[in-house]
Amino acid sequence: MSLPFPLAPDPTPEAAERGRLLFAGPVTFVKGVVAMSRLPPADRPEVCFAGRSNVGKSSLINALTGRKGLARASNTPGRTQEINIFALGESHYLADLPGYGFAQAPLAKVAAGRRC
Ligand SMILES: Nc1nc2c(ncn2[C@@H]2O[C@H](COP(=O)(O)OP(=O)(O)OP(=O)(O)O)[C@@H](O)[C@H]2O)c(=O)[nH]1
Ligand SMILES: [Mg+2]
Repeated sequence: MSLPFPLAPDPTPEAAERGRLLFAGPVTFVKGVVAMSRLPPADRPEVCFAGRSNVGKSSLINALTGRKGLARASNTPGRTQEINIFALGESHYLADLPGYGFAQAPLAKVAAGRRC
């Protein structure tokens, strides 16, 4: 079966190595925020993980960075309740977003997330 969109070309070996090094270096939790005004300054590229509740956004961040418990994952939908910011060295941010759809969480928390 052919795909309805073109696949990206394979990266050059140099680009693949730069990508590997990016995720192999230090990764730190910066903070969790519930208001846009609390986001860190937009001074570097940021990759944001968005999607429905419980699809595996936090697990994917852990898999990409090779850190088991960096982003908290759970089989309860609505586990991530803030915008959690992680720093890849000093060059990039990763943002783990609360999922949309059903959340098994207190209403006040859900409402705080909607205000972001
Ligand atoms: N089968 C399977 N399960 C996965 C995969 N990735 C994550 N899970 C499971 O899916 C559940 C939800 O994972 P999370 O990473 O917490 O999902 P999330 O999208 O961050 O969820 P919210 O923070 O609630 O929006 C957990 O029980 C994970 O173990 C995957 O690739 N395959
Ligand atoms: Mg999550």
